[in-house]
Order: sequence, then structure tokens, then C-alpha cells
Amino acid sequence: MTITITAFERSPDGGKGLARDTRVRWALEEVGQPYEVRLISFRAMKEPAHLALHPFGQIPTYEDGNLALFETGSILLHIAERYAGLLPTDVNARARAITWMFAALNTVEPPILELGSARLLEGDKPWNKERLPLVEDRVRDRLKQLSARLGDADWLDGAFSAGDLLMVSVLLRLKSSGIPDEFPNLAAYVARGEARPAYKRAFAAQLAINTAKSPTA
Ligand SMILES: N[C@@H](CCC(=O)N[C@@H](CS)C(=O)NCC(=O)O)C(=O)O
Repeated sequence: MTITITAFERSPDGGKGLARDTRVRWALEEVGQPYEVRLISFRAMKEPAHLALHPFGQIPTYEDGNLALFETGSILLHIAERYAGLLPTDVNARARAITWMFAALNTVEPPILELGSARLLEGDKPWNKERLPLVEDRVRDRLKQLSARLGDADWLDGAFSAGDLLMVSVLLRLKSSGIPDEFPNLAAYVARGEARPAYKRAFAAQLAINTAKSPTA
């Protein structure tokens, strides 16, 4: 059975790798599994055929035979459990790596998403000037804690794991803000993630879709 994921027909970021299919592509590249991509328009995402796969009308989804999944965290956990390469075999080390997956999505990503909304969706509100520094500081607080934990290690807990894959993916959303540069060990951590051949292949594949000329262009 071929694994099929969904991705934006045209990603709002123009292919900078921020759409969450990049995380799934990266995981599949790390474990060496081929996959196909079904591109989907914003309109089709909200139609019944896609809603049957993803109740919230979003990407990515993951299909393999009669298994259909949504939510990046769940998709990554499935890939990491099904194929070797993203989770340690030692039971305790595995549980810790999974903990970092949850930490990335539940603890570090929320303030980063809030900052994205404050900058992109609320920029014209009269209260934005006062709110923005508060939101930025909430992000800094989290990064300070993460930076302290990472220290001078390469990865969060021993070898690279699905926890690092998600943490780096989450931190990449902050790149344009410059905030990660305030924490040199985190900036280096993100750069290590981006330097992985599997990440490069995933990034290039999604970029190619977003920079391809439409047949009528
Ligand atoms: N928690 C979900 C979030 C999925 C999500 O926000 N997907 C975005 C693309 S990165 C999307 O489909 N946005 C369009 C929309 O929500 O209408 C996950 O991790 O998979």
C-alpha cells in the first residue's frame, strides 16, 4: 500500500515549509518510506469528501490502506511507531521522546501560534501595539526554558527523535521574528534539524509544488 498525504495546492507561505505537511514529509523521509501527495484547494478542504478524512477541514491527512489519520502529532507518532528511526527502542527513552513530541505541540507551539495571529491577523487593531510585546515575551519565556534544558546538547534527549523533529518544526515558525537568534543554542539546534538530508528532501518537495508554474501561467 502506498502512503498518501494531503497538502495545500497553494500554500499560504509560498512554500517556506511552514505548512504542516512538511513535518509529515520529513518524518517519512527520515524512516525511508515513499509516499504520494494529494494536493487540495482551500475550497475542497471544506467539502464532504475531505471532511470525512479530516473533521476540521485541514491538512495534513495520512492514508495507508484502510487507515486514515489526521493531526500531525498523531500521524508522526504512528510513523515513528510503525517504522524504525524516529523513536529509541529502550522503553523509557521512547517515553521521553514521545514526551518531547507533546511538549513541542502542547507547550511550545501555542504561544508561537499566538504570536503568528498577533502579527498577521491583529496588526490593524488599536490594541495590537500593546499586546504584541506581551505575546513576544510569552514566546521568549518558553524559549528560555527550552534553551536551558537543551544546553550544549545536539538533541533534546540523546539521539535525534520524533520529539526533535516536531520541536524544530515548531521553532521554524519563529524564524522570521528573529527571536530564536536571541538563544544561540536554539538557533544552532534548528539549523542542525534543517541540515538533515531528510529535512532537505521534504522541504524541497513541498517547495517544488509551490513554485511550479500552473499549466495556464
Ligand atoms: N492541529 C492540526 C493543525 C492543522 C492545521 O492547522 N493545518 C493548517 C495548515 S498547516 C490548515 O489546514 N489550515 C487551513 C484551515 O484551517 O482552514 C495538526 O497539527 O495537524
